[in-house]
Amino acid sequence: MPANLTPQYLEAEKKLKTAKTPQEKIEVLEEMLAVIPKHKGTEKLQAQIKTKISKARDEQQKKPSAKHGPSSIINKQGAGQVLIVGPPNSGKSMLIKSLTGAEPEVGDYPFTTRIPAPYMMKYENIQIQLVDLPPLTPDIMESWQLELIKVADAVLIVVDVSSPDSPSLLETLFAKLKEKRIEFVRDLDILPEESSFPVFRKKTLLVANKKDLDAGGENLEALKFFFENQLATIPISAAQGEGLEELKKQIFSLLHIIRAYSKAPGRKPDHDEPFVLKRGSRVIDIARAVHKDFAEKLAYARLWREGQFTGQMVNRDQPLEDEDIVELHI
Ligand SMILES: Nc1nc2c(ncn2[C@@H]2O[C@H](COP(=O)(O)OP(=O)(O)OP(=O)(O)O)[C@@H](O)[C@H]2O)c(=O)[nH]1
Ligand SMILES: [Mg+2]
Repeated sequence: MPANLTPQYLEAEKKLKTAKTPQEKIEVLEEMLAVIPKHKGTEKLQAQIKTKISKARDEQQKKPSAKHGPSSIINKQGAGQVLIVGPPNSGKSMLIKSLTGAEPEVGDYPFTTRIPAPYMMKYENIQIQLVDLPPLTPDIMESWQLELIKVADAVLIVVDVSSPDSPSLLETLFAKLKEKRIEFVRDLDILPEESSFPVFRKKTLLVANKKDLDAGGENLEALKFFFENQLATIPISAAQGEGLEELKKQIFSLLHIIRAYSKAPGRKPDHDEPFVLKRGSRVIDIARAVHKDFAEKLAYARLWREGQFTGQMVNRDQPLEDEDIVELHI
């Protein structure tokens, strides 16, 4: 089948010849992948581009040069990777401290955090990775920061709600990021606007921190007003621990994952060992996660779900929901 490559794609491909560093290569390859026509005739080419991206990432990880800052890869751990992004001094590190109990450096001056660092947050019976980042400003946007944003599973944007300047600061930041082809959205199900150039769309929550300093709540209202079409806003105080339980729930929901439990006949499921699956997964997906033999030989399953299923037989295509218990039969 002919690939029918567009001029836009060929233009991007040309840039590959001049890309020198792994970082530049990754950026060009990602652009090629974004603009390549998506059909059967280009499947092989798409796979080749993906392989090249992962090779360039490996190369980059081996040689983090001073010029390009820290390695742009933080190995993912746990049920999902969430980046903590925002302007200087907004309370990103304090939020990590309050959510994880770890001790990242917190300071009452901007640019306290210098390098990205991962931390684990417990949410009920799973662990979610939070990555503390140096501040992102319209003027200081290093390519490794953008690279991290592109590969993360989700993003929290933390702003200081006590500052009346936060909405305009964010607006400038978002505009600048859009030039770099990154857009923060509340949900990927909402279709993007028609655009001549493709963008990376990231599931994002807007976290209005330091609400203890916004007594009348006027700044919060202004922030919501400006961004309500684009993002959901959650008011918190990282320092005083307010709003954090709700925030954790929203982070879990943002990741679009579910927990399901496998159990043997006559036994109880182990609630400490959930299988973490993408939202929209089916019985066959948990079977695959348990063992490939189960996936290959699955005859049927029994399903338990609060208020709906009490061990009824279901087939491999049965969609799963969070907290489902499944008994696999081969
Ligand atoms: N009143 C109040 N102060 C806070 C809150 N969260 C953080 N702070 C203070 O804000 C300042 C900045 O906090 P950090 O966590 O270091 O901010 P950051 O966003 O990580 O800053 P950079 O690493 O420089 O980007 C510190 O003095 C914190 O004590 C909050 O909820 N309320
Ligand atoms: Mg910090």
